[in-house]
Amino acid sequence: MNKAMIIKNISNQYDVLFEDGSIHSCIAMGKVRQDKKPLVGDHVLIEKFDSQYGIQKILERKNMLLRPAIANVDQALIVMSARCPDFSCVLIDRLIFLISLAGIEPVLCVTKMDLIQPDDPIYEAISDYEKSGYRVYQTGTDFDETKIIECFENKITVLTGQSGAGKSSLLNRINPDFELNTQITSKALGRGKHTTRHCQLFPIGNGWVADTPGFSSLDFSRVNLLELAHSIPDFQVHEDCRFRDCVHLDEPNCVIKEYVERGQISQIRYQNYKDIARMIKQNKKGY
Ligand SMILES: Nc1nc2c(ncn2[C@@H]2O[C@H](COP(=O)(O)OP(=O)(O)OP(=O)(O)O)[C@@H](O)[C@H]2O)c(=O)[nH]1
Ligand SMILES: [Mg+2]
Ligand SMILES: [Zn+2]
Repeated sequence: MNKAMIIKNISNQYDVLFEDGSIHSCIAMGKVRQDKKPLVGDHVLIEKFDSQYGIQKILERKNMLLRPAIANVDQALIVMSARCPDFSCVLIDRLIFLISLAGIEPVLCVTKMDLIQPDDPIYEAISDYEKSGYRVYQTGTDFDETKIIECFENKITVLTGQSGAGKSSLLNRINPDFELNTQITSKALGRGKHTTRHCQLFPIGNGWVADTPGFSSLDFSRVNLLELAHSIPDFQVHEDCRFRDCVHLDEPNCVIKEYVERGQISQIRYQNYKDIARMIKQNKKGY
């Protein structure tokens, strides 16, 4: 059997990269599909039957994201446009929460910065993220992409963000050979929103980057609040709350709340966390 990595998936059709660098098209065998669906990023074992390659086994996953569905990710680049669609800290923070919960490092990339004035409040929002310890890249038409290109080195990166944020355009600017469909090309083809329809890994230098379709909603219904509270990067401080199971809401002697009050943790992030925590609690009541 051959070891390989899945780099593209459309329904039950997979493109896999063999260790010798060759790329083959294959299908998932029935017993694999029954167990769990193979994802882009999965390391798999491949067997050849006649002229057809089949995925026989999915090797252990380091981590996986649900939206987009991808496995073994080193970092997730949250692609957020400054305009069209509107910049949203609520959406960025919700993505930060889900990505951190999956054990993946969130990185922020603000696109379409060519569309805003130098006094735009977005710059303040960006420095709030930087102050909180996040890496933030800014890009736009005719911007220098050197730093973004460097961030892909030796890593598997997934681009995530709402439809129209400019994920595919960014990759096309970095490497025009990708020739990814974007909303400009799809307008010409008469298609509506959601230009990218599947998840695919592309080689960039010594790394791989996944272009993925945008989404319209995020699902927190199955999130465990305590796990979330303890995976948010902003809340990783060197002191402990009075209670080990503190979710930093109404508990007494909560270190996180003290940090927020002193301005050492972003109040925006804490507020967005409180809103999500309420949503999670309300959902739980429903069970
Ligand atoms: N001005 C400006 N426009 C941009 C920039 N990046 C992307 N756009 C435009 O934004 C629109 C959406 O870009 P796409 O790259 O298709 O967005 P996407 O995130 O891949 O969208 P989906 O595939 O549907 O999820 C296109 O019309 C792009 O031309 C930018 O940096 N500056
Ligand atoms: Mg796209
Ligand atoms: Zn606490």
